This record gives sequence, structure tokens and C-alpha cells, in this order.
Amino acid sequence: MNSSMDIIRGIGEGSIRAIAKALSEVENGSSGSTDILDYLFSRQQGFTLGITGPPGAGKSTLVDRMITRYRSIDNSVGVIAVDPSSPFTGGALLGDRIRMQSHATDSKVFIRSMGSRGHLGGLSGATRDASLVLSAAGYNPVIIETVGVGQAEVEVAELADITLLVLVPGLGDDVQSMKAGIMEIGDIIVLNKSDRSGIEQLENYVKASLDLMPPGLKRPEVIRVSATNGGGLEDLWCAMDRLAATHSEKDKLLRSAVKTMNQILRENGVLFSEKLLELEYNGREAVEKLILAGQLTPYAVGRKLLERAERMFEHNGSK
Ligand SMILES: Nc1nc2c(ncn2[C@@H]2O[C@H](COP(=O)(O)OP(=O)(O)O)[C@@H](O)[C@H]2O)c(=O)[nH]1
Ligand SMILES: [Mg+2]
Repeated sequence: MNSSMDIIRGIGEGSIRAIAKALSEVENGSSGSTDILDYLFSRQQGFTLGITGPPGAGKSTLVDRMITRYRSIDNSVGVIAVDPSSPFTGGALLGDRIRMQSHATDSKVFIRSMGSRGHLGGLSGATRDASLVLSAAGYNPVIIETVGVGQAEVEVAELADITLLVLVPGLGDDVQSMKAGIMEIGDIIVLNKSDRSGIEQLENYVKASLDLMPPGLKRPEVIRVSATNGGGLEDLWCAMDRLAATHSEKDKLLRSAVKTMNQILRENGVLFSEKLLELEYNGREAVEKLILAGQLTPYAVGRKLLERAERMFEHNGSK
């Protein structure tokens, strides 16, 4: 199983080996990976579900419940557990794997852990591409669990058709320090650990924060659950089904195509800048030294690179 064609064919046949191979090609950004992704793009089906929130909020416990729920209606489920703080894959998120262990032997559940690695587009690019592979392989939904509520998570939320933000009582400062706007990344705000005291205050706090949302934005639903004792989960499944039903397959594909293009353009922009830095200053390290030595300002670098690019285009245009 070496050529891109073999991998693509294998995925069509539901081969786990082909899926695993495609995922590592994609994560390593190997040369065949864009061929694979390009081919798989139009084969995506079902929806992606992003789950984000602070560590310990119960995301993995909730994902475990979701897997059970979707398996009970005979869907295959893909899970990508993302930890931006971890440089490793596989060994990362051991706790999450243990939390989802009841599904470890189910061949219709595919769980992949990802840490930050060398993917061109960073973790969000790797996550996007991995979720495309799983979605094209027939996993529906593909669930993406990310730790935290920072930039990486917002990017992951952008990828997903439906996003859940999981909060829990007793977060105190964490909730307070959440950046304005963080609440808006969730289509549903899940208040987990409703079996604990403090759930009332949390709900009041969240609702008060939502009242401050700029008009015109869609307000997320707020749903209390207990992932451990199962309370409220039926309400959550219904809310998720309602949201899933509002996206048609075609809409989803087209919207995802536009988002993906924008991300890829950003990734290309980074690559392109690196090339220009190489041409103009002998690379990033050299230019960083000049900046640190006070011999160059960042704005001057930006201007020089643009001028260089313009010269290159003019040169080509006059050929
Ligand atoms: N009391 C209570 N504990 C929960 C609930 N959901 C998760 N937990 C516990 O919270 C801890 C962290 O859960 P985990 O799913 O790993 O959180 P994650 O870091 O967000 O993935 C575990 O000990 C869970 O058993 C809940 O609804 N109620
Ligand atoms: Mg977790």
C-alpha cells in the first residue's frame, strides 16, 4: 500500500490500514497527501462535531457517551483528540483513550490522538485534513475534541459543522478570564457536571454573558448535563440533531470548501513568506538576528518582502 491510488482505493473499501496510512501521510505532509485529500474532498459525508472547553470539563467523558449514542443508531464514529500542548501523537491524551476504552474493541469506532507536529498548517491544518480522511471513510460524525479555549480551539471550531463548548461549575477565574467572544464559538454551550453544586451560578453567569453578545449573532443554546450520570443527555442529543438537520450535505460541503481554501491560502502565505525571507535575508534566523540586534524593524521586513514579491511578479509578467 504505497501509492496514493492504493490508499484512496483502500479507504473506499473501508480498510482500516488504508485509513491509518492516509492519516499518517496527511500528518507528515508527505508529497502524495494533497492528491489523497483532493480526491477525498468530495467524498465527505455526515457532519463534524467540535468539542472544546477547559481541561477536566468532562469532554472525553461526554465523547464516550456520544460514541455510545451514535453506535446505538448504527453510525460509525471517528474521534480526533487534539492536545496543542503535546508534541506527541499516540501517547498523547492517554487519559482520553482510557476514558473511551469501552469502545476500543469496536471496529466501527476510530480514535486518533494528535499533538502539535510538523504539519504545514499547524495543528488545525492537520486536524482538518485528518477529519476529512475519516469523514470520507464513512465515519459520521467525526468528533474533534480539543483542550482549552485558545486560538487553536477557535480554529478547530471553525472547521466543525457543530461546536459544543463545555463548561463546568467551579471554574471561577477560568470562566472570568475567558476572552470576550469565546462563548460565541459554541453552537451549544454544555454545562456539564450538573450533579455538582454551583451549576446554578454557572448557568446565570453564562446567560448573563450571552446577553452581552453583539446583536445579530446567533445565540447558542445552553444545556445542562451530567456526563457521568447521564442527566440531560437526551436534551443534548435532540439539540445536536436539530442543528445537524439545518445543514444540507451540499451546503456543508461548499462552506467547508470555502473555509478550507481560506486556511490553505493562509498556510501558503506562511510558506511564501518563508521563501521570500530566504531570498531577501538568507532565511528567518538571519532576519531574527538582525531584528534582535536593532538593525531592522519588523515593518521594514514586511515592506521589503512585498517589494520583492512585486518585483518577481513584474518580472514574470513582462516575459
Ligand atoms: N461529577 C461529575 N464528574 C464528571 C462529569 N463528567 C466528567 N466528570 C469527571 O471529570 C473528570 C475529567 O473528565 P474528562 O472527561 O477527562 O475531562 P476532559 O479533560 O474535558 O476530557 C473525570 O474524573 C470525570 O469522571 C460529570 O458530569 N459529573
Ligand atoms: Mg479529554
